[in-house]
Amino acid sequence: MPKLCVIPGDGIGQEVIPAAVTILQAALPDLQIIEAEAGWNCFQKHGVSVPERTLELLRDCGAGLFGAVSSPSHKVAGYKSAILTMRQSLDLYANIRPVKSWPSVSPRPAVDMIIVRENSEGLYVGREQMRGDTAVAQRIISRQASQKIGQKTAELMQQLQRKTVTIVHKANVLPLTDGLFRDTVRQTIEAANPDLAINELLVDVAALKMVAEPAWFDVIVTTNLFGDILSDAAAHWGGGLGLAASLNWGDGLALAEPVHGSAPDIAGQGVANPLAAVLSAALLVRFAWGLGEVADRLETAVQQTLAQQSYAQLKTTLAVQEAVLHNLN
Ligand code: GGG
Repeated sequence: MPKLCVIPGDGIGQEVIPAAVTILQAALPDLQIIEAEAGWNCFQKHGVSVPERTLELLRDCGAGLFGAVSSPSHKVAGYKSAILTMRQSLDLYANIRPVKSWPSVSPRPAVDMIIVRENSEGLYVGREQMRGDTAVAQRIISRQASQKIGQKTAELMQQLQRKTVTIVHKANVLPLTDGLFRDTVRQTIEAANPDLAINELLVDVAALKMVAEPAWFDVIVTTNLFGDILSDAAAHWGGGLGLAASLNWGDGLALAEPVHGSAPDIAGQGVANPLAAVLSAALLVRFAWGLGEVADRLETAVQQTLAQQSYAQLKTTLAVQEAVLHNLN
C-alpha cells in the first residue's frame, strides 16, 4: 500500500493539505500517512527550512504532498527556500503543471495543456552575489538537465497520448544557454519518439499566445523561470491559482504541491480553496503510483463539485472538502 509523506508547511498549507488528505484517504483507505515539517515556520523553530529527517521520510515514502512556504523576500542568514531545497536535494527535476478548463470557474472553454517546467536549474540555482554596486545572478543550463527534461516530456506525452510539444525559450537573446536547452530538448524528444510534433516559440511570443489563444497549446516544455511565469498565467484559464496543481517529479520520487503560495492574508480563516491540493494529489496518484482509475475518480469528483456549485457559493475549505467527498464515487 502506498506511503505518503505529508508536509503542510506555512499559511494556508495547514488548511488545504489536511482537506486534500481526508479526500485522498476516502479514495485510498489503506494509504499510510507520515507527517513531516518544512517551511519558514520550521526554520524559525528548528533553524532549518527542511530538516534532514523530512528528506529521509520523503526518500523512504517515494511520494510527498507539500502545501506552501512563506519565504521572506529579503535575505535571511542561513535560510534557503524550503521548496527549492526539496526540489534540489531530491533531484525532482521536472515540474508538471496541467491547466484545463473547469466548469463554472474557467473563463475560456477547451483549454487543456500541460506545462513541463525544468525544475532543477536556470535562475533557481539561487547563485547571487554582489560585485560592488552590481547584483549578479547566475542562470545555469546544462546538457544533462535538458536531456532529462526532454526525456520526461516524451515519456509523459506517450503516457497521456499527447501529440504536440512546444519548446519555449529565448535563444535569440541567450543563444548559448537557451540554444543548448532548445537543441538538446528537441534532439532528446525526437530520439525518444519521432512521431511527436515539435514546435518552438520565443517566450514573449508564447506569453502573447497564452493570453490570446490558450487552447492552441498541447504540451509546453521550458526552462525554470519561464515555466514558473507561464504556468501562473495559464492558471487563469483553468479558473485561477485555486485550481492550479503541480507535481515535482524525479526518478522514483514525486512531491505534489499546489501552485499557490501560503496566502498569509487569508490563512487561519478556513476559507482557502483546497482543490489545487486535491488535484495535485491526483497527479501523484496517477504518475507516482500509476493508479489512473483513482486519479480519474478524484478529478471527476472535483469536476462534479464545480459543475454543481462555484467556489464562491461553497465559501469554506470544509464545505469544499465535504462536497468533493460527496461526489467521490
Ligand atoms: N505551493 C507552492 C508555494 O508555496 N509557492 C510559494 C513559493 O514557492 N514561494 C517561494 C518560496 O517561498 O521559496
